[in-house]
Amino acid sequence: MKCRTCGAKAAVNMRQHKLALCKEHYLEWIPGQTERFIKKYGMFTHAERILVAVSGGKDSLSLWDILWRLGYQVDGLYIGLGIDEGIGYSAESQRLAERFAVMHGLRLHMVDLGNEYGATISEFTRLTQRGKNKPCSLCGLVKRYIMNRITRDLGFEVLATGHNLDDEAAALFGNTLKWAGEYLLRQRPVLPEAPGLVRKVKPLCRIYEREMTAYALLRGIEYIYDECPFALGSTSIYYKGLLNHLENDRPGAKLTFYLSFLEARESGLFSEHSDVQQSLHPCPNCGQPTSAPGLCSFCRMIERIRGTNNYALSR
Ligand code: Q46
Ligand code: ZN
Ligand code: ZN
Repeated sequence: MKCRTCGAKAAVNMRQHKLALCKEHYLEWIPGQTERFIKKYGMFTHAERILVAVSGGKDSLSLWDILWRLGYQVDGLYIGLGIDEGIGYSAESQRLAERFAVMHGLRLHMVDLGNEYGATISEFTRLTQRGKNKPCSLCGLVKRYIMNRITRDLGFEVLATGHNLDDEAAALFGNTLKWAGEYLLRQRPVLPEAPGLVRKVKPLCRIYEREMTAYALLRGIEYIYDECPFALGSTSIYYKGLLNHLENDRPGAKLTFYLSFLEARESGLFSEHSDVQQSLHPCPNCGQPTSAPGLCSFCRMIERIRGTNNYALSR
């Protein structure tokens, strides 16, 4: 297989795009594609300051690398969730995020859940769920809350996350199985700012996971190979497996599924839901927007921790 651009030996073959490229041209192609999607969906401009949420994984570190190479003003945000299961997942992912920042001379902002809010994800799971359930819905809530809050507090215009096409297609598949209207409405490459909510963008949403892995490896980015220990057996991994079967038989199926959804949205398929965000009001405790009556879900969770975790209270 030969590189379409220069005829040298190809390093990556993308059946879905009928395109093979050598290392050099692949490392140019991915940032070029990302820039194209940033412009196409009006994500941000070079005049704006961007905060990238980094987990230490291949997608978020590669996104940070790509935006930096494209000349955007971009800092990183690492949230220390305190997941000590497995290989000491959080400690290792933090080490890799810090290493990337130092090597590139970039600024990484850190939030440590244990220090700032009195309990880590692991502690909270042990205290309240006795290890029975996965903490992912709680963890997702915590991450969304902190990302929005820090982006606003530090004065960034936009928050970028490393969701790739496989993440988006799996989420879309799950939401479609349930016809979850509100979630479908919110699933888009750009979620515009709203009162109390920052703009959120997913510049890698049209790039396959396999393409991101190839980018990180060819670029020599050191990232955490292990998934979070709680990700094992999750529905999203199951859906990704199903979609990979489909993709294997019909290259391009994942991309078509996602792009057809975006087109259907554009043509007004979900327009009757368009007033969802108007039901938000500020949380009386922290001021962040919430649709819950009374305190927001994050503040309610913190109250729960304080009620159950005497150790945390004494800190
Ligand atoms: S970090 Fe958190 Fe994920 Fe781990 S606990 Fe679940 S949600 S799996 S992306
Ligand atoms: Zn080439
Ligand atoms: Zn609150």
